[in-house]
Amino acid sequence: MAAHRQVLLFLAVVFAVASLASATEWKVGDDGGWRAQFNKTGWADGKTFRVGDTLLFKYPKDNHTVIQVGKEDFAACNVQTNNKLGAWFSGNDVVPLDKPGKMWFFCSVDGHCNNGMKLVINVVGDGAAPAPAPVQPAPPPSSAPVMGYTAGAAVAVAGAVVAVVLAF
Ligand SMILES: *[C@@H]1O[C@H](CO)[C@@H](O)[C@H](O)[C@H]1NC(C)=O
Ligand SMILES: *[C@@H]1O[C@H](CO)[C@@H](O)[C@H](O)[C@H]1NC(C)=O
Ligand SMILES: [Cu+2]
Repeated sequence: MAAHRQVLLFLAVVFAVASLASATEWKVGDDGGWRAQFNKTGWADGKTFRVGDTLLFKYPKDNHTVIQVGKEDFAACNVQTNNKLGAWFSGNDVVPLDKPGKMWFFCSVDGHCNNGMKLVINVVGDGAAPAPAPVQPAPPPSSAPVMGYTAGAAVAVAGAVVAVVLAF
């Protein structure tokens, strides 16, 4: 029985670590943060953003904003849009990437978007949902079953509960 418990506890820890490791917090602009003419940095190039990851926008509060919009408002720098998909103002903004597809952001301070303070990213899913992204090579058959962040976390919690219950 004791061995049984240890196995369950081990599995719970493995799943907890795996689900943590699968989520990345991307600091937008790295140490330079979210800043003027952001489009010139090429910061998003070559990065793979995944469902479950987050973006962290750091900037001096009141000097910039983070507004999520659709493709047309983004292209036109339509900062007066009534179709905001999200808006953040704290200077320390965490934006969850909760579904696959493109996400468009700009700064709504006068002139900033027109000067290039904008960011578009493509978020890829866990393989279940179709995403407009390059085809990834299939994982080798020997690897563990593909599991999304939420499923992994749920299994970790369930495993931990079972382990705790058996410990008493
Ligand atoms: C924020 O903007 C104000 C003027 O709008 C400027 O004086 C100040 O230096 C800026 N702060 C930072 C940290 O860039
Ligand atoms: C950044 O945005 C500005 C203003 O829209 C544009 O003139 C410039 O070509 C862009 N630069 C890059 C590298 O995309
Ligand atoms: Cu700005």
